[in-house]
Amino acid sequence: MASTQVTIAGIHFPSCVFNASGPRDVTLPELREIGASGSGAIVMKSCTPEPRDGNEEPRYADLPLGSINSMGLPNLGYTQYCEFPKDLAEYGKPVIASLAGMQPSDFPVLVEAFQKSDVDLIEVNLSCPNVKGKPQIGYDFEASDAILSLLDGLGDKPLGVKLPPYFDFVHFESMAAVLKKHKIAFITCVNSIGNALVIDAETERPVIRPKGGFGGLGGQYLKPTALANVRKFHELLGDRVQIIGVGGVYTGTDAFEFVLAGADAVQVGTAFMQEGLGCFARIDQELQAILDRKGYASAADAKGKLKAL
Ligand code: RRO
Repeated sequence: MASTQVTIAGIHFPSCVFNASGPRDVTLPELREIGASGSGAIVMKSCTPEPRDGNEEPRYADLPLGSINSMGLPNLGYTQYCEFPKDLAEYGKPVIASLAGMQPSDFPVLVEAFQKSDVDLIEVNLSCPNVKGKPQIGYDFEASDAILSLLDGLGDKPLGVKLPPYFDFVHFESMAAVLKKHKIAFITCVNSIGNALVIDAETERPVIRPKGGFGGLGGQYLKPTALANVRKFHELLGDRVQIIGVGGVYTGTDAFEFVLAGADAVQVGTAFMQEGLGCFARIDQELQAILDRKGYASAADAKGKLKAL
């Protein structure tokens, strides 16, 4: 059987298919469930300095081809997520912290704390679309650069950045230039497409309540944009930054497409919400079968192998 094991920033992952930060990863029991599942890692919910309840309900809705959410960063506060890795060590897979500051000065505080914790990798979320009054930092290249400058030299654990979806080549190039200035081991791309609006024609209302119904679009709607982001950053960053693809991974075929585009691994968000914990082993097995059929020895072998038409 082809191998779906992968190494990211020197850390071994038993599978390149694992959960995205967001769904069902806020509490320790939820994280334990991910640990016991087929997920190749345990990614924790993006956390903030203080605990947050998040936005008002309803704040998540399933859609015919995906999901929309405006959770608003509900989390237990970073000190809890610094402790959880000790409890999660028994599952023998990498634990990834995800963090989101409410202001630039929060980021170094959170990164320093996780550098001292038992997490394996640290994902800096520069792309949450759902905090009222806060823009997505990743669309502001100077602000992103300034925040990453605050994180330079804070420790040896690998640092990654979770990016929003970009839609223009000049924006990919601007962000790639920012990333090259700092010691960024991996990028996770992409976050949900922010500020989408889904309307229920029967009720004549939006399907979620916060921000007048504006929220992050995930699932199948997102996949072509996510693949394009992975492809473009792979072209611009080459081997110096590894890529975790996320956005509309439901099947092994979806995962294989991300690998062809240049991803080392994939995260599963909406499909995890909709199918539950079984999705990870299923997608992993489907990916193995595709790799076998196509004669690739491993997912790593197929990385970036998208052919020209
Ligand atoms: O919690 C959220 O509302 C949320 C976050 Br932090 C994020 O990064 N992406 C998203 O779709 N929702």
